[in-house]
Amino acid sequence: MKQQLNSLRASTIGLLSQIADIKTLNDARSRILGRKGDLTGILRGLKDLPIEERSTFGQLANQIKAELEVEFDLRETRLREDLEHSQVMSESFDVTLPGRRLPLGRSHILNRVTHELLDVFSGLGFQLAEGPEVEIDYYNFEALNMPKNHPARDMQDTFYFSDNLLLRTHTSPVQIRTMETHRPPVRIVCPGKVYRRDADVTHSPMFMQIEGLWVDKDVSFADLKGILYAFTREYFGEKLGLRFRPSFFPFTEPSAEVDIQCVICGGSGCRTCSSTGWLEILGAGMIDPTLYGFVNYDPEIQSGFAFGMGIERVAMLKYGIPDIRLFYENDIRFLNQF
Ligand code: 2NM
Repeated sequence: MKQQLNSLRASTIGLLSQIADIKTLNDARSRILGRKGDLTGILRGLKDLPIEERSTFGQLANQIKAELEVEFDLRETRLREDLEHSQVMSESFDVTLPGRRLPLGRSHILNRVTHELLDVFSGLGFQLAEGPEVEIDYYNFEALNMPKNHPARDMQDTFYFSDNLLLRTHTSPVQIRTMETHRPPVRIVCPGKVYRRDADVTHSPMFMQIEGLWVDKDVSFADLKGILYAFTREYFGEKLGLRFRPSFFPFTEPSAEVDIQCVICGGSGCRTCSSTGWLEILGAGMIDPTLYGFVNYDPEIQSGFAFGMGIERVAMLKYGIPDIRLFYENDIRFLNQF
């Protein structure tokens, strides 16, 4: 039986080198290795052997079978490659055709919206100011009227590198830094990524914000309202109303949360505004005079306002995006729509 197996192995290997097409190869495969094939035929002889020899030859047969299967596969791969090669070589092709273009990338929708907002605010006289995302405690909290252990810090827990070094929780530190180095009038907008210890359906640990600041002599709450109305008209394009609700921020007094009439239904009530007709869009207020002490402005002379809004929220309203998580999943089927 050993001889039978070895000669089947040798003849198969010899045969394989002569096979030149896949159909012949498949026929040979089933004739030799198939259920009613030559190998099975030889194995039928096992039952006539003494018991102690059966496993030896059984093992040998399995080993040869495995080896031959590999040889058949290799031959098949080789034949397919040859076929493909000859097909390519026999086709004529136009060497003057231009190359295939690589698809161009595009700006992320949040960066697009950021630039749209900057356009509107630059039209209202605001200049761009930027600053670091890794901040020190002083600029992120202390100079914004949030001393250590102040309860207002609880809502802005963040990621710390050390006691003093952290990821900024808002872009306000940029405004403090700008006031430190520039005398009034200061009229700036600060867009950028900010970070908080927050993660649920409506909160991401990283998100984007844009904040505005205007400090000069005689800047009043009326100016704040005027700027915000102008912004709303310009960006959302319609005569949408605004609503100012009293609120609290550590760095402004008085403070307000500002609602815009629903950009989807115009205020009549729909799913987006939970039938209220209003959407919360930003926070704002008059700069607390305490802050001027940190940047060497005279609180008797200067006054100003600041506001802040979430860029994701603005983008969702402007482009009808239903879920904040879409911005960060990097699914190009979503991103390519903008
Ligand atoms: C808001 C709401 C109210 C704000 C204040 C300042 C700074 F640095 F000038 F004091 N920047 N941004 C501010 C005020 C931000 O966001 C909801």
